[in-house]
Amino acid sequence: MIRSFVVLFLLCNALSFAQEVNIIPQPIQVTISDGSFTINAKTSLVVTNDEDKNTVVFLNKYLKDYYGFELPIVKKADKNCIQLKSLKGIEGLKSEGYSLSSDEKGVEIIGNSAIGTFYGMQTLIQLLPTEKSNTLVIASVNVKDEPRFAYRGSMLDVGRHFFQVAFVKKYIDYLALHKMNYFHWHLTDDQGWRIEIKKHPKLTEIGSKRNGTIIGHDPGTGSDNTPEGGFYTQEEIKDIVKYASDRFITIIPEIEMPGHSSAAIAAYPQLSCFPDEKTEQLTDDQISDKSRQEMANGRKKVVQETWDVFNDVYVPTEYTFQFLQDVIDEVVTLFPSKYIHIGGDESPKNNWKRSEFCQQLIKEKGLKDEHELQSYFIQRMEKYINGKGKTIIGWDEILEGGIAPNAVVMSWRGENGGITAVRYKHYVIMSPSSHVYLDYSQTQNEKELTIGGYINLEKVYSYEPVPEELNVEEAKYIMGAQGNVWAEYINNPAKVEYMIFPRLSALSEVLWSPKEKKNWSDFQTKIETQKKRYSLWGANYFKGQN
Ligand code: TNX
Repeated sequence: MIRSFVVLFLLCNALSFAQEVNIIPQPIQVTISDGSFTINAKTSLVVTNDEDKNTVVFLNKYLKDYYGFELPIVKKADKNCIQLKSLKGIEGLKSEGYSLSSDEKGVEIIGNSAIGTFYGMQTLIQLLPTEKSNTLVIASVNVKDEPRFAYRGSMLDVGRHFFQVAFVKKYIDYLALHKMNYFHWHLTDDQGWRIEIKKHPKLTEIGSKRNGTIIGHDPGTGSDNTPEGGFYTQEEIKDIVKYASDRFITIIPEIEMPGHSSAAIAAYPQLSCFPDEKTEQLTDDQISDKSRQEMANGRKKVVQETWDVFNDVYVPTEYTFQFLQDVIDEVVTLFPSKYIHIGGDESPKNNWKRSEFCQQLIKEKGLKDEHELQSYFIQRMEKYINGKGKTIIGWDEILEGGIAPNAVVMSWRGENGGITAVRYKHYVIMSPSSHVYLDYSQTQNEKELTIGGYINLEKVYSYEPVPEELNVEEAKYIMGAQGNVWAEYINNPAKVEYMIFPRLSALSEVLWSPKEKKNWSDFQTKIETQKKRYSLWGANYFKGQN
């Protein structure tokens, strides 16, 4: 009597757990049946294809980290198992597609390729309980799924604040857990150069460090007088690239040009139009005591310590082009990505206007103005990068003065840049600051210091990457979208997590799920479960109302 009571109790418990099916991003098709499957330490992972090895490693690490046990890996199916199968060609699905079915007997994940299996495994993870346990009860489901967009990305700015290798890997894991496939790594900016370039060692010796950081928003309350710095060695970069690729994530490195280049100029002042002019700082009391002193003693260029758009940009001399080509030579050996991001945003033309050299060059090349000079700059670099078998991506300013012939445009100042680029038959990644800037505040009375703006969860969720203005043919040029994490006011991993969660989860559904499957009210229910997953991961997240 007592025994059957216990059995009944366990059964009810199992069934009530099994009801929880809250998958983000929403799959194309999910059917839930009665019953459940229980994963315990004896459940085996059946893998027949070597190409699924990384997927199994990921799953076992996840189980170990968050539930405290791993599963034995075997080659033959038995009772109580999770089977992974990569096949080529499940009818009606793209190569990233997968199916997942679970019932009392076990789980079967079939990928249309190893990528598909990996995403199927991510869905399995979403079926697991949100609390630590030795027995993991999952619902009986049938899922069929594939992504809507080919480009599902996020950018992390490590130029404004450096983030350690371990956190970069964690960030990559967060993307993988959301079935995202591009990590745009913003490696250089005015306030820090973060990638080791062997041919130009001062880039990291000088350019990766600054003597202080402005406190608060401009005009601020002075400098924190605390050194900030760090860079990734080429060995570390190779390791991170491999880490990402094991998760089917491509890393796109960004090397900013011609603007946002103060850190490189501090290292090699000849890259400036005016090597002998001092670095412009907003006001004297915003910079660190150390830099102020050094400049009083005759130092000309320093790595920037405030947040602004600066006039001191690369001068388009042969010296600069050779320098940038050297950088690219090393970058392309480190990153297998087809795409190299060359920045191109926010490059003021004031110094080019004042520079005799630039004015002479404009005349010589028959250019109309400084905007055309910027196009000349970008096009020349594009040609070089194309010669390495790579395609450039640039922020939408690269449209001004004539677009480089093969460039992909990343539209950030709204969607107009993207729309124009599509009309020129260029591929586009949407990243408008109106909807997917994850550095903006997520509530109107944000207590944390942020850059400003206001983009709440619903706003991100409501984002539609294909503008209405585009017809079906044109829409094909929209590769997808990405959320950007600019790090002026984000100086530690917990703050990054606070800024991306839960908004990254909303973005993942924008990018993955069919438009007609999106449902804000369902998402609001699902996100409550997802928040418990953040907690399980030990991740920080925004808990306020918005
Ligand atoms: C604009 S978006 C920038 C960044 C800033 C960001 C702050 C873009 C291409 N440039 O340099 O960090 O705004 O939100």
